[in-house]
Amino acid sequence: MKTNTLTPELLDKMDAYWRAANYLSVAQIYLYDNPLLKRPLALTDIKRMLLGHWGTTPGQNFIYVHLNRVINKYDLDMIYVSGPGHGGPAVVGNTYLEGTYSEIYPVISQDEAGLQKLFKQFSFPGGIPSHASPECPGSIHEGGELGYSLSHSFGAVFDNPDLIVACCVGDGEAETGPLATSWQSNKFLDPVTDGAVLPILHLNGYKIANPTVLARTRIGSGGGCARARRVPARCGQAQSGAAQFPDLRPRRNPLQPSGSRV
Ligand SMILES: Cc1ncc(C[n+]2csc(CCOP(=O)(O)OP(=O)(O)O)c2C)c(N)n1
Ligand SMILES: [Mg+2]
Repeated sequence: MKTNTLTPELLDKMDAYWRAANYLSVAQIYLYDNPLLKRPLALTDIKRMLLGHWGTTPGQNFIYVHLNRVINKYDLDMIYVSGPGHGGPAVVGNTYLEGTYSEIYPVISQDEAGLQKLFKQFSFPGGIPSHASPECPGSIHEGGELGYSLSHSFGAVFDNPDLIVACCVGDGEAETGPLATSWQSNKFLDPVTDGAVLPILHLNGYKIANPTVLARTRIGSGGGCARARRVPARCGQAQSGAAQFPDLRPRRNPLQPSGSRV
């Protein structure tokens, strides 16, 4: 059977875009200066206090570039809602790459000086928050309090039949009551008068640095895992096979506990 795959040229472009978005994201978290790394990195180039974390960001940048591909290919009317807590660098980085950020905030220009300001302002006094926030061009969802991405997405498509909302849900965010409940929102959806929500569960295995319930539940070992497999299917998303969960069992520590006799 012949499968239609993306051309190597398109894949190269998408990979380059993804890597650029990742650079913009990680630089927002860490860099105070030296935005293009033109000189060797020094301690004074790094922010003295870091807030935010890398966790969800590369995954969201990956989703974003792939959504852009389908939007262009099928001329879709689609918006993206970013649920996981610290996804701010991803949405800010992508709107900067698209040019929208500089359009709204001309001081954040498309050059080295603009990049320095973009990086410095993130999670910095007088700057912007570490999560998706109202300052971000096109934002309808405030990501600081976890749990509302799906309900906001459904709210956006009600009486909006042409709209598709791609909603990235964090596996940590999925543990909140509001998010766990809002999987039910499709029951209110009328396919004739309303648009569609495409939930994307970002199973990166963590909430900040701790394992999530959905990630540590083993296939077939309990309701949580069965739920993880059922929920996307209920929301209209095809599930091609069994979900894969990372092995998060504690590893044996090869070091002796401190103070023990050897
Ligand atoms: C209601 C609420 N509880 C707790 C927090 C603190 N918090 C911020 S990010 C985060 C983890 C979110 O996990 P996930 O959505 O999986 O994002 P990831 O850590 O994978 O980036 C938590 C618990 C919060 N922002 N809101
Ligand atoms: Mg997570």
